[in-house]
Amino acid sequence: MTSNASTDLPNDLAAYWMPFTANRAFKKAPRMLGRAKGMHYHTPDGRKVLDGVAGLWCVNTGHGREEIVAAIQAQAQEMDYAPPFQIGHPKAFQLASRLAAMAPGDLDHVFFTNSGSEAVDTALKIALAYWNVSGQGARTRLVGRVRGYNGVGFGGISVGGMVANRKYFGSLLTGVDHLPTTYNRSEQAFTRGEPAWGAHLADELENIVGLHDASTLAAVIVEPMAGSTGALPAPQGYLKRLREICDKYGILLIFDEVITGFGRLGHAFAAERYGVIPDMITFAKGVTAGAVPMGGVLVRKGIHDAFMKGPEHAVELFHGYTYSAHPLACAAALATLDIYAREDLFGRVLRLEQLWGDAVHALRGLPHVADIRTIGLVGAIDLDPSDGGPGKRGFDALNEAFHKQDLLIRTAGDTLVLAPPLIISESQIGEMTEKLGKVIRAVA
Ligand code: PXG
Repeated sequence: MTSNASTDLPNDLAAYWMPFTANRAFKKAPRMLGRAKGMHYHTPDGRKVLDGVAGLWCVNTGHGREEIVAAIQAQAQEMDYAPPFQIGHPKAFQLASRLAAMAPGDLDHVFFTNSGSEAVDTALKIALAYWNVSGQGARTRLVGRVRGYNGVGFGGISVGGMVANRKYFGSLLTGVDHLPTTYNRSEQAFTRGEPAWGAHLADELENIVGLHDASTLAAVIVEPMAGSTGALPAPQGYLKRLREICDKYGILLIFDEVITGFGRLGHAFAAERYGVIPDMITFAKGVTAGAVPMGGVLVRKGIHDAFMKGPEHAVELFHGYTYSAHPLACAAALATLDIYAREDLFGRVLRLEQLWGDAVHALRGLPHVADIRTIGLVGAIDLDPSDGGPGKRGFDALNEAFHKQDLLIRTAGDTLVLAPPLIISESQIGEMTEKLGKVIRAVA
């Protein structure tokens, strides 16, 4: 390929194979971003776009926060990179201590990754290795959930429950079962917060135990609120029930909090909202407010400690990444956590939750609105599919929002999702839902 001179705007869109994107449609009508500040993106052609989805559920502090920018700049000057295997740097330990202090119960240890997908695969591997070092190596089976999204690694898509993410990729992990989805429209339509119906769906774990025997089950992984599949909150009492059944049979419980961590549901971790302590929590996204890639797994003390035996010169867990606890990511995360604390952004979500729910549920009654769900600072609006087939109305809505309403939303099929930065003002909530109302009418 011949090279082009560098310019401000890309003049050839062909080379970049975009992730989870309709590439051909994009390249005919690109949706391009150039700058970002606070609640807004700015397009290269000068439009100001309201950010309805915190980038991709990650920029919880709002964009371009000076403290985070300064921390990254200073760290790049001071030390660009440090190897994480057998060697450390102070910010990695500081950050791990702070995260452990924020997490509930004895989730006291942190394993760093660079994404949510790596965090999920790490948690699953820790679960399997834990049973090995604990003398119960027959516990190899994993349990996920239908309509769960646990990233795109082979472990994550195996426990995940999104058909399209699985069906092209071979046989995946064997020995995986899935709990049923917690969503049932006829029982739950237009719910605010946690639906009253559905706690009994956790009992399906009893049937899986009955089928395979508890002695073969390693771990259950669920999102406290399924994010990617259209914001499906756990029903009231569901997570407690799951914890009880896991305790009864000694099965590890993993909460995938890649989306729900760092304030989205009004707490550092959703585990706190539900008063349930899982054995591991996966996180990513909001830990650095999206500024530098980072993820990780919070692990309970007992699980971590089970590995700390054998000769002291020996590696205890054969796992890790070149960029685990990257200095730039650690610096960005420490600055991000400072902002969350100083501005009480998690508490802000709880204070806004009622007003947010009112604003989003006011869209009920617009054409083709089949269901609306709100929780924390998340809103999802299911539209009926159009004659163009599943996902077409949603795709039209994405384009209408971006090009005509200067609003960035996320779509999952025909579901429109809002998850704005946690700094959103009350008037911006009104502005956002007004724009979304116009979008919904335009694609009717
Ligand atoms: N677990 C959960 C619960 C997630 O939501 C991942 C793992 C994977 O994280 P990485 O960093 O590997 O992407 C996610 C990611 C959407 C959307 O449209 C959601 C995610 C990613 C992209 C889009 O809702 N979540």
